[in-house]
Amino acid sequence: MNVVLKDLRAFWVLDSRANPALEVWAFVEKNGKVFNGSFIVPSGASTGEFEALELRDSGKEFHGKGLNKAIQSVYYIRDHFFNTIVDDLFLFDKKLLDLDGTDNKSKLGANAILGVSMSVAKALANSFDMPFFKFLTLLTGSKDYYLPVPFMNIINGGVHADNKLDFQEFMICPVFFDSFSDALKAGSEIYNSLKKILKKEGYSISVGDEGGFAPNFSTPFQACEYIIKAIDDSGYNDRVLLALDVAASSMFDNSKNLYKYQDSFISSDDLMKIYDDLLLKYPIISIEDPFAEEDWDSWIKFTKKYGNKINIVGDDLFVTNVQRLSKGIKLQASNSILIKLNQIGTLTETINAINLAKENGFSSIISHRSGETEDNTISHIATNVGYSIKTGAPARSERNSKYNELRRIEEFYNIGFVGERVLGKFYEDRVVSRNI
Ligand code: 2PG
Ligand code: MG
Repeated sequence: MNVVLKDLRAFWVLDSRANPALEVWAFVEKNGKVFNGSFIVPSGASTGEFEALELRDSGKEFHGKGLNKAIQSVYYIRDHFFNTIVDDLFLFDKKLLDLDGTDNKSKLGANAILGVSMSVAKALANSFDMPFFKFLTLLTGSKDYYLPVPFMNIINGGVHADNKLDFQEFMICPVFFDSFSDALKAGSEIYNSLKKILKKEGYSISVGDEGGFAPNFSTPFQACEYIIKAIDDSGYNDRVLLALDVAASSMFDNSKNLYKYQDSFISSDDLMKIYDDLLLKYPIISIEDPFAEEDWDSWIKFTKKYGNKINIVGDDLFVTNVQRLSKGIKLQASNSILIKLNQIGTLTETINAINLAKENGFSSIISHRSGETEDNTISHIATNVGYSIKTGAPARSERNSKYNELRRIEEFYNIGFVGERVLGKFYEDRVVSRNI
C-alpha cells in the first residue's frame, strides 16, 4: 500500500542552550488514513569542519541563530513533494539530496533536510504501527537488537564548560551489568557520589553543557581520578569503564601545527604520551577524537598502537560521512565511528555510515549533540543498530529524555542489555584492566 506525503510543518522550539532548534512534522496518508511523525534537530558546539551545513539566518534575531531560512526550506520541500509516494526512504532521501544539489547541503540546510527525512521516516513507522526501533530494521536489516551501554559524560570540559580542562568529555560506561536499568542506576549513583565528593572538597558542582560537572580541574588525570573515586565509593569498581572525548580539533592550532594543552602548545607525540599515561592508569575503553580532524598521520600511529585494545572513535574525523569513513578504513586511522544524524543530514546516509562501519569491523556509537532537546529518537536508533549510546550525564532532561526512552523500551518490549558484548574483541583485555 503506497504512503503519500500530505503535509510538512516546521517551526522553532528552544534547545538546552536557549537557541532555536528546528522542529518538523510530517503527515502522510496510507489507505485513506493520515499518520504523523516529528523530529527536533539538535545542534553542536564542537562541530567538525566537514559537517553538512546547519542553515541559520545570521541576522539580529537569536544572536544570528534564527531559523527562518531553514523553515522556508521545509516548505519548499513540502511543495515539491506534495502528494508523492514516500514509501522508499532511501529513494526519498536521495531525492532530497538531488533537490538540494550541493555537496554539504548548503542550499536547503542540513537541519531542514534532516528534519524532513526523520519526520517522514517516523510517520512511515507510525503508518506501519511499529515503534521506531523495530521499524528501522526494514532499513538496517538488523535483527538482534539490544539496549545499548550508556556512555555518560559526568565531567565536562573543552568548549562545553567554563573550566580549564582541555579535554571535552569524561564518561562512565557501565558495561558489566545484566540490564540497562541496573547500568543506568549505577550511572545515577556514581553521578551523585561524584557530586558529594566534589562538594566536600570545595569544588564547584555547577554543570557544563551536557549535564556533567565542570569543576575547575586542570588535568585529565585529576578528572579520571575523581571519577574512579566516585565509582569505588558507589561500590561499582570493576563494573564500570571510562571513555574520553578529547575533541582534539578544538585544541589544535593550525598555524603552529600544535595542540593547546594547559596553557602551552604541545606536539601530537606529546599528546600521545599523555594518552599512554592515561591508558596505563585508568580503565579507559574508548578515546574519541584523540587528534584533530586532518591530523591523519597521528590517528594512524595511534591506531597502530592501541587499535586492538580500545575504541578509537572518529567524530570530527568522519562526521558520519561515508567518504571520510572510507578513507579512515583504508588508512586504518581508527576502529570506531561516532554517529550523529545532523552531521550528515539524512537518516539513510546515517544508516549507510553505520553499515559501512559494521562491514569493516568498526563499532558505532550513536550520539546526541551538546545542544539538545526532549527529542529521544536516537534511543531507538541505538537500540536497533548501536551497541552504545552517548547522550550526556544522567542529569538534565534533554539528556535523560534519551535514557528514559531506553527505560520505556526496556519495560515494554523485553529487550536485553548489550552489556559486555559492547567490548567485542577487547573483552579479554578489559576484564583485567583494573588490575594494571
Ligand atoms: C561531541 C559532541 C557531543 P558537539 O563532540 O561528541 O558530545 O559535542 O555536539 O558540541 O559537537
Ligand atoms: Mg566528539
